[in-house]
Amino acid sequence: YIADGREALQCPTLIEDDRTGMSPETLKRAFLDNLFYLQGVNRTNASPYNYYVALAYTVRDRLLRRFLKSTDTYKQEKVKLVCYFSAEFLMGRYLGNNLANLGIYDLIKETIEELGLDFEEIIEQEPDPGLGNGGLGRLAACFLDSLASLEIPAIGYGIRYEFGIFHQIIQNGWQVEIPDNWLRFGNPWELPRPDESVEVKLGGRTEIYHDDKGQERVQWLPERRILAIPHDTPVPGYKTNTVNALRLWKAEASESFNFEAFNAGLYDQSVAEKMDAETISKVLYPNDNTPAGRELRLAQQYFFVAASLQDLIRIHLKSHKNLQNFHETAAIQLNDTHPAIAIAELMRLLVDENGLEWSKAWTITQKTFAYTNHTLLPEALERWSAALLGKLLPRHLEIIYLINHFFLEDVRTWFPDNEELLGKLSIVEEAGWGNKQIRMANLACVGSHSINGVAALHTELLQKDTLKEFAMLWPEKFYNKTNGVTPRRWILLSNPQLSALFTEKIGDDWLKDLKELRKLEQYLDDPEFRQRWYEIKQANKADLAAYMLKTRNIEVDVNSIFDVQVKRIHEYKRQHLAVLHIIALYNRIKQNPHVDIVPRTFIFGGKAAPGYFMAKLIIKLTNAVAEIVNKDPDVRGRLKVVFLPNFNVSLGQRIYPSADLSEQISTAGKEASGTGNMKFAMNGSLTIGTLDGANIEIREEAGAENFFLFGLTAEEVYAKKAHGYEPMSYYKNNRELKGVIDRIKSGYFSHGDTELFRPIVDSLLYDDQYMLLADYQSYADCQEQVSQAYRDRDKWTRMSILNSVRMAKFSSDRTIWEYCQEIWKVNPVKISLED
Ligand code: CGF
Repeated sequence: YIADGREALQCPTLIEDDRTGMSPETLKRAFLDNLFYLQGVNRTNASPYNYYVALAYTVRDRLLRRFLKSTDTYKQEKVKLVCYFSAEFLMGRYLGNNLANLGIYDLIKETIEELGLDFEEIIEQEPDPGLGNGGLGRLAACFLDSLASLEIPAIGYGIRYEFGIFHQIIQNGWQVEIPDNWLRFGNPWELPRPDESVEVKLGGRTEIYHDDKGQERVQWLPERRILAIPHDTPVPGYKTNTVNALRLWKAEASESFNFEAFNAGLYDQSVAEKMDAETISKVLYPNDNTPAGRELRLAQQYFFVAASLQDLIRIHLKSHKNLQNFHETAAIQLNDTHPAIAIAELMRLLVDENGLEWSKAWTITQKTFAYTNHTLLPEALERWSAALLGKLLPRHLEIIYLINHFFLEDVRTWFPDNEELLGKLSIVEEAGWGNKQIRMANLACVGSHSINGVAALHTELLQKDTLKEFAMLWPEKFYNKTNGVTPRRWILLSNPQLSALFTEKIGDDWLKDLKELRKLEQYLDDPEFRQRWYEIKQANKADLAAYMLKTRNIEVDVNSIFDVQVKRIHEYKRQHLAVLHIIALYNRIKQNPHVDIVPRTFIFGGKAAPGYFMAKLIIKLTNAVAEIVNKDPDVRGRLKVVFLPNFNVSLGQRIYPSADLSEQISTAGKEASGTGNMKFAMNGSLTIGTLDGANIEIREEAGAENFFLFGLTAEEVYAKKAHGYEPMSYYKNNRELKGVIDRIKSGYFSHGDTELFRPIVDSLLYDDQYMLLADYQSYADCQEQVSQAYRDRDKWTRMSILNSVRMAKFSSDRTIWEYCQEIWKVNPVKISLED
């Protein structure tokens, strides 16, 4: 005991099992053991990072029994497994979340503090694993949390990127990307399982041969073989015994180096293959809603689905004699089209490798897959050139052609002589000059039994427009599954003070059933409750203010409206509409420095795809405006503009609880759902928004009187476009708007450079695809209503309370339950920890 310092802690000698016990003594002892035996440091020389690792292992140990019990139970009971196939999982930090879900957060915090250590500092040591771009990847993470919390047997399959989404810094107002080497110091949460590695083939050609029964068959003669090594991260449910797996694949060469080349002295060549193979899981493509049609990206997509399907087949064959009922043991959800090549791969595995007849294999495949669409933006719908796909996956291209052939044959019998319809439905698009494109959304629709959008309007527009022909063909395949977010991370962890207030008033059932929060409406007229609500918001704002001072050296007024827009930077999301409004307020002050303005702090955050010029210029403009506005003495601190760099899950946890106003201002019909909008509202922010994505449903739930609505509807946007939209007329006829644009044009925000922001100005005046100018006045008027409402603190607090307590619909538990009942047809399975 002397060596590891337990004696100093006076731990009793007879205590529970170090690996599972939850008493403070056991936890302390395990923590110190993990410091000493796993890392070779002690209290005198341990760094905060060492403490984090020690705590992470202490927590992981407490998950493992539940993890293995869950896996064993699934195997024994031959359950149907929900398999979430996603190229992105934006999990956020694990430590706090796992502590909360195990129900030992406060206990551990106290225990750590008793040791004289700073718990917050330890939590901050964990790198935020950025294996996703934005909403789509974060949705996958919320879904895993809900699946485990609802005790649904499930597994998440994806890629263990060595470099996640880049780290964003701001230099001279511009975004600069820094590689995110998140695995540099290892990852205590994951369990590598090299014994369950599988091989993934790439390239080469196909060949016809005859099997022993003389039947003609096709085999794939690949050019390369790559190893896929699974790394499992346990995903615990909230206060359940269920712990599911997130299984991420790492790519490695089958041989560590080429011995022949090595012996011949060709050292570079001897490791070239290894480096080539590892490239596949090296880096996440930093594109969200923007295309990334590169060969490596397709290789990544195929790599993880091929490995995952082999894994599922292995699991299935452990308890079934053949694959005839594969769809009864696996419900695979395709998170967008990124994993859609899985449809062709499953066909290949069933037909080529397991000898099933095509039509039988096709029935199994369709019953296995379900597809979620996440975007209406035409440029974001994935297509692969047939040439590229055929080079990398020659057999899959043949299979896709066959699927298409049989599908179009059916369509021809249902709708004879309708070539136009055929052209729209076809998986293969003739792009001219013999250039064929494979439309992955069409493949996903044809190969799945369910197709869903992620908010009511989005699903409606999918059916009316983007996937119209499929909706006409198979209306019964279409579902709406409005997105949701997990209240564990987005309320409990992010906003501990608000959570404590909820629990004090109504108990903690709300964490399992968010509808419980409705009970808090009874306190609406209680001035003491409202006062506490207000104080919690102010305290959260003060925390964020301190963070902004520390990281950006900008001092802000906590009594100003915290007006926040954090999300990916994209023209359709219209961060620049908010910037136009800031300039308008600034101009008003410049015209009359005594104008009565409700003070505001405008907070922005978000990453731009590195190749997306306009998005990067919008960041530059925001920072340029901040530079002028923040230091102009006429403004007298009434307006502050802050761009917070490197928006990620952890920063989100800090920001959402501190916002007064949530900006959800995309052009109607463009944002599929949005999920940040839900996180803000749950934490008591009021929304200023368009009738887009899930905003519509948030407004329905919160009540129209508690929502600041502005702008054109999706229908009006289409109609305006159809009648020839002329942004210039808005500029000419609106003095204030003209003043704003002229100020940018004049070089006022660019040290006299009239060229710098010209691309933004020109795009607004001559094209304005996203209709900022058409919506400008309505937005500015609505912002005026916001300011007036904020003057009445009591009224604002009431609206804030109602927004928060009426958000039950947007718990991902609700979303997942609907998927379970309607699409996957699965039910909860209880996990017992008894032996
Ligand atoms: O998926 C998005 C997000 N940007 O990742 N899409 N993609 N691709 C949509 O744009 C969001 O509206 C949506 O909330 C999210 C998750 O479905």
